[in-house]
Amino acid sequence: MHPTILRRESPIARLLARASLTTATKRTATQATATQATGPGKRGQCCVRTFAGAVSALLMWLTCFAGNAGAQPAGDSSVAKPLNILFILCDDHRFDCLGAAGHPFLETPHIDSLAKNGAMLTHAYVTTSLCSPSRASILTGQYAHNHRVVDNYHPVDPDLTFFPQQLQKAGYETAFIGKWHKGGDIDDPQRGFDHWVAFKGQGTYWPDGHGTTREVPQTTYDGFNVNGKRVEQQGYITDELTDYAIDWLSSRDDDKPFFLYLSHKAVHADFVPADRHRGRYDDQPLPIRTPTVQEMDAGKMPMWLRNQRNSRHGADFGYNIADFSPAVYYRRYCEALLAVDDSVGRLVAELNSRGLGDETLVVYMGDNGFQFGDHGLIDKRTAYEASAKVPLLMQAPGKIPPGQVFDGLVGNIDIGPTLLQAASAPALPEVDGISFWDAICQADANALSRKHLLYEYYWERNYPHTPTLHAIIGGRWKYIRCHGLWDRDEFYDLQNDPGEMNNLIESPQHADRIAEMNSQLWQMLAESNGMDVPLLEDRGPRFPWRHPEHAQQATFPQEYFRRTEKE
Ligand SMILES: [Ca+2]
Repeated sequence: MHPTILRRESPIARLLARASLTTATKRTATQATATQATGPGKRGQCCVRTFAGAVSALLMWLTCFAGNAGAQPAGDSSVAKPLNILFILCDDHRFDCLGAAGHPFLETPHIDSLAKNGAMLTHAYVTTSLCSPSRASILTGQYAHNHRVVDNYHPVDPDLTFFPQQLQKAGYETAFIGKWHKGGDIDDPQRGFDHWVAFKGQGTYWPDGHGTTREVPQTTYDGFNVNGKRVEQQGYITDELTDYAIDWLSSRDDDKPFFLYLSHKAVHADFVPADRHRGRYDDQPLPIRTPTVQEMDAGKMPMWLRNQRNSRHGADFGYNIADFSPAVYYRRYCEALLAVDDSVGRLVAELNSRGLGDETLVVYMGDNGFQFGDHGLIDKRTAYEASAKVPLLMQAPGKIPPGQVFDGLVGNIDIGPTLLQAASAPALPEVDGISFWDAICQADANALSRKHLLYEYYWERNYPHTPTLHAIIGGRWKYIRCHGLWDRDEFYDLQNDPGEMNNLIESPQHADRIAEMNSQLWQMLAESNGMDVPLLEDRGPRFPWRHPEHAQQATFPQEYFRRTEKE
């Protein structure tokens, strides 16, 4: 739950209320009471919160196990019948835009049901908050500095292995449906997938483009590449991709386990809801407050951040629209998410109707977060929670204990290793991520040794307002180092400052901890072969624009001014 979201009631209470509407299974009053008493976990502690605590989790696990006589013990990868896997990736879905996360008005009952029937991972991050780099990390299990896709225009090195290739080796039938977006306009079939449906670049919400208010770079109207043949787009993208997914489930070879990767265009800007959802939230306020320039200065924000306010990715000049309204964009974003939730509902219902519900691991994830005025910004790329943290929910009856709130620290680089272990498939040959399959099946976040994640973002010439950043994220303390700038670094105490608005980088009280995290950063970079800055040739349009009447240029940090070196 992002601190700037205004809560109406506790997330778990809402989850329970919604889950009771969407399933015939009813929880007992005792369980609900225990849930509210348990409360959210403390940041930095690797512990598991369940609806009724650890004892109840064990009982639920035992119940599930007993009710699924053919299943092996949770976490045992030597299952006789491999799990099918449905992986649903949503674009730019920030972590708190879920009913299950306590959102004040957004309705996502079907995504929430994954939390009720499986696990909600409350500390899931991407290691680079940008579409193509994050998606390449998901596919390869590698940091961006290793797969080296550090913009939205370059493809992945053909020598790198995608985790679905390993699933094929294990006998899986695999399918990719949706947004590929690695290498600009590439939409032809890629390695690791037996069935293929994709569109070029960002595609379009509707084939006639209606509902959009501006031209987004890499928007395309070329329809789909279906196994090498061009097919026109007929309707609303989220619904149509779901149709393709269900068609494939209906026609595939039942003798093999399957892996289906559904990669939505939604909810990428420029957000266009399905016609049936347009206007649903017209009366809802933006639950995120944009800080003032004065507040940002008082919080000792770096110059680059202050200056980004008045840029394409700033709240003062969003997408270079003079009267840009984060509130209007946010409502359209939430309305566009409704069709994604419908998609999850249709797919889970399809699995259940085919008798596959108990044999399928369903994973729902965002490829990066999104800012709506947080830190005076819009869009993503930064290491702040709104940008780097993502929703991640996993359902696997008989494997993952239901109703689990898992607060172990996981990243996009862990998806491949985790799904490969779940499938008993061979591991990736070179990988930075780790599998959290055992930990989540055992409802034991302490089984994960990782306490911090490395975050990285590499400066794009197209969008020059966000610098190269390296950060240590995922714990109570966040350290962010900018590279190649005459500017402040950042250090935040997320326990006392969850909005990351009080930069403590110059605080003598934290000097030792900052030095320690700086050393840790260089150690993590060295150990993961990250000591080089990846460079890619210039591609795509540039957006250096500033509005002449909006927020003015930041001044240098006060602490940089002195009359002699040793003043
Ligand atoms: Ca994205």
